[in-house]
Amino acid sequence: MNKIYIGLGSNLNNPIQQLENALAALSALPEITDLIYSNFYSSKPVGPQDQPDFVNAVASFSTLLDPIPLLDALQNIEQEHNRIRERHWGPRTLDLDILLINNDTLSLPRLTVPHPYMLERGFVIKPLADITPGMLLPNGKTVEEHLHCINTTDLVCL
Ligand code: A4P
Ligand code: MG
Repeated sequence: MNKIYIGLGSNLNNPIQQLENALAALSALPEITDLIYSNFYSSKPVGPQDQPDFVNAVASFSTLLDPIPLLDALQNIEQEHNRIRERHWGPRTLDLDILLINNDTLSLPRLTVPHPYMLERGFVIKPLADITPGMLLPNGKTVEEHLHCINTTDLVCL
């Protein structure tokens, strides 16, 4: 069984509803069990600023799916939600990023794990601390310890 952490993000077309729909779609997948998720947080966009605020959350679940079939399943959910992605780091209806798979390191053409930017992003670490504050991160700190080292001032818990 693989233990998975994913980040969910949206900044178009009712972002809270987008995240709720994505979580419902995940929990409906027979290959996924033990789904839990964080509070939802809004924050200013990282990257281009001329786009709406994001809503983000983190979820964890268990699955027997291997990494690429898992990525396919997540990308299917993104497509089902009529994902619009106009530019890199630009606005989108739904973004599902794989953050961690067990303690594995993967460097495949379609998949890099741990997610390369997860440690520097408050909108990932803050919700991660809701569901697993004591988990060790790739940098050897717990999520809670690392939370004190990054900027989370613009995050609003919804
Ligand atoms: N891919 C490689 N590794 C992974 C992974 N660990 N998880 C590949 C998921 N996909 C991974 O993704 C492009 C390709 O990356 C996929 O086809 C997959 O094979 P994408 O989501 O289509 O591309 P993107 O949107 O251009 O980039 P990415 O990496 O999703 O962007 P980010 O890093 O997620 O940044 N500000 C706030 N406040 N909140 C946000 O959520 N998000 C972004 C997007 C920018 N600013 C933000 C937020
Ligand atoms: Mg993505």
